[in-house]
Amino acid sequence: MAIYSLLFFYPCIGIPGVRERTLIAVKPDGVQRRLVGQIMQRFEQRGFKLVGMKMLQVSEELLSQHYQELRRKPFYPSLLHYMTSGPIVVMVWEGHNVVRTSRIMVGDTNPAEAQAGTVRGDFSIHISRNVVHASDSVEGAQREIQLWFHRKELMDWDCYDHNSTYQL
Ligand code: IDP
Ligand code: MG
Repeated sequence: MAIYSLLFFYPCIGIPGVRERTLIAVKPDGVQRRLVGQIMQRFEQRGFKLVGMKMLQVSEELLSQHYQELRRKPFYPSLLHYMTSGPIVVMVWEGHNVVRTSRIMVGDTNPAEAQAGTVRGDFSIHISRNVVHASDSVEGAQREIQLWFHRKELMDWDCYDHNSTYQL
């Protein structure tokens, strides 16, 4: 009984996956091409909740931590140049299965392989300019969110329409 009343007042507490969070970033090419609004709209209309957002010019230091597993790749220098070439809009989105669902929404790393209807499949044609970043695992998302955001920059808030997006 106590758990049910807790869920009534705090509907997201204790529901596996509902509080899952992921890091989504509109890369410099997406910002330059004024795609930020369209990309955000896809996450909003899908039913996810925005809990953090900022615009910044990323440092090489932050980027090398973000892409730590790619540092030895031959394309890393050009990736570094691309990602530091202009402002990025970085966001944290929350919701059921958001990591996996957002990877599907973003599409294949190589836009030439990305399905139509995905962000990369609709807005890009080449792997060197693929518009958007999305964390690839729950653990990766937690690491990236801590890297890009201070705790106080993330908002805990309740969507009034949560009953329309989740059956608890
Ligand atoms: P992801 O962004 O789909 O998770 P990752 O393999 O993690 O893909 O690569 C990170 C980013 O590095 C890609 O989004 C893309 O910008 C860049 N990248 C990956 N592979 C290549 C490549 O072969 N050439 C140029 N850039 C690449
Ligand atoms: Mg990746």
